Amino acid sequence: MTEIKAICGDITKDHGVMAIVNAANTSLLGGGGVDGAIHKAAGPELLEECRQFHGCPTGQARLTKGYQLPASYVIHTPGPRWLGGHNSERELLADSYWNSLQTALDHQIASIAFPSISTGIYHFPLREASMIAVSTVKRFVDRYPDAFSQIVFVLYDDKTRHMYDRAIRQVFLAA
Ligand code: AR6
Repeated sequence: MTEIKAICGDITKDHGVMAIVNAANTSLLGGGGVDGAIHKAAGPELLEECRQFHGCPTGQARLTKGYQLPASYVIHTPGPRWLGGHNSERELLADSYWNSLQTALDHQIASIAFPSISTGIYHFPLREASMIAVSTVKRFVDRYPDAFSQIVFVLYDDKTRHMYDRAIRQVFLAA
C-alpha cells in the first residue's frame, strides 16, 4: 500500500522521504522558485553533479545525491512551460511525474516528495496540473503497488494544497 498525501510546506525541509523532486529547467543548472531553494539548501556540490548531465529534455528525469538536504536524493525534472495548451504541455507534465517515479523505482527509492511542477514560473494552470499530477501517480501505483511506501506532495501555499487535496479525493475516490 502506498500512502499518498498533500501537505503545505517547504520541500527542502525534512519530510521523512528518501528523495525530493526538483521542478528544474532543461539546463539543470539551477534557477528560481523551488529549484533555487533546493540548490541553496543542498549546497554547491549539487550544481557540480548536475553539470555532468549537460542538460535534460522536458519531461525526462535525472538523479543526483541530496548533499546537505535532509533527503538522500534529488530527482530533477524539467516540467513544460505553459504555452496555451497546444504544445503537448499535458503529456509532458505527465511524463515529468511518471519518469520521476520510474527513476526512483529504478534506484530502490521507496518514498518521494513532489512540488507542484510547472505551476509557478512556468504558469501551467493549477487545477489541471493537480489532476495530471495525481492521476499520473495513481496510474504508477496501480502498475507498481509495492514500489512506494509514501508519495507526498509538498505544496508551498494553501491554495495549491487545497487543489491537490481535491484532486486526490477526486482521483482516488472515483476509483
Ligand atoms: N518548497 C515547495 N514548493 C515550492 C518551494 C519550496 N521551497 N518554492 C517554490 N515552490 P516553480 P515551475 C512552489 O516556479 O513552475 C525555476 O527557475 C511554487 O510556489 O518553482 O516548474 C526553474 O529553474 C509553485 O507552486 O517551478 C525553471 O526555470 C511550485 O513550487 C522554472 O522555475 C513550482 O513553481 C520552473 O518553473
